[in-house]
Amino acid sequence: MAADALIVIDLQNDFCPGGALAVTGGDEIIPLVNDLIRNTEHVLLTQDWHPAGHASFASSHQGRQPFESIDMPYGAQTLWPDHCIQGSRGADFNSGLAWAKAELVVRKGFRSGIDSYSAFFENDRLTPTGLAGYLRERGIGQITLVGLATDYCVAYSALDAVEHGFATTVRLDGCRAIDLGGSLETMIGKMRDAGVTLV
Ligand code: VGL
Ligand code: ZN
Repeated sequence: MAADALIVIDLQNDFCPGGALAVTGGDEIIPLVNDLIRNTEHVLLTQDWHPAGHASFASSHQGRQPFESIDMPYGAQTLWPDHCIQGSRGADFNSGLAWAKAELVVRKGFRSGIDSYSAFFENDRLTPTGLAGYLRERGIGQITLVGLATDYCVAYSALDAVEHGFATTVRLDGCRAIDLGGSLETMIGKMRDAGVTLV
């Protein structure tokens, strides 16, 4: 029988209220996430982990503002406020998160020229993070995703997970969204169409 894993996406200070790219209510999910951590055999975490001057930061592009979109060699890229800089307090996991049980932390977005929403592939959709191989080698067949943000890192991770053949559930009550220009509705539709179980 394939094992279950819980993947907690980017539950970091910068995505919680008071952080550089705060997601509304981002900290409200912590009690539920901690319950799921307690009740799941294999727990993995992702950590958004950008070098200073990262290409996804508006501040790296003259005259650009956060939440504008630009064309990158790999396609459209939304620009963000500086966030989750390697080793900063903003990049730390929220102090309320019971992260100690985690077997693996997948860091992403650490190459300065490319962003990575998905836990499986960077935004060029070609560069793998190694997570799929890890899960397969560990005999994990079903994954549940929670964390931040529903319409970016959670959704892109869920879409890649089903594509890799993992039975994938997103606990929407364990996620909160950025919701930029209807992105939440768009990504919920994409997840549903792809066969992600939304609960
Ligand atoms: C995220 C925007 C930029 C996320 C990360 O975790 O959803 N969103 N970096
Ligand atoms: Zn980021």
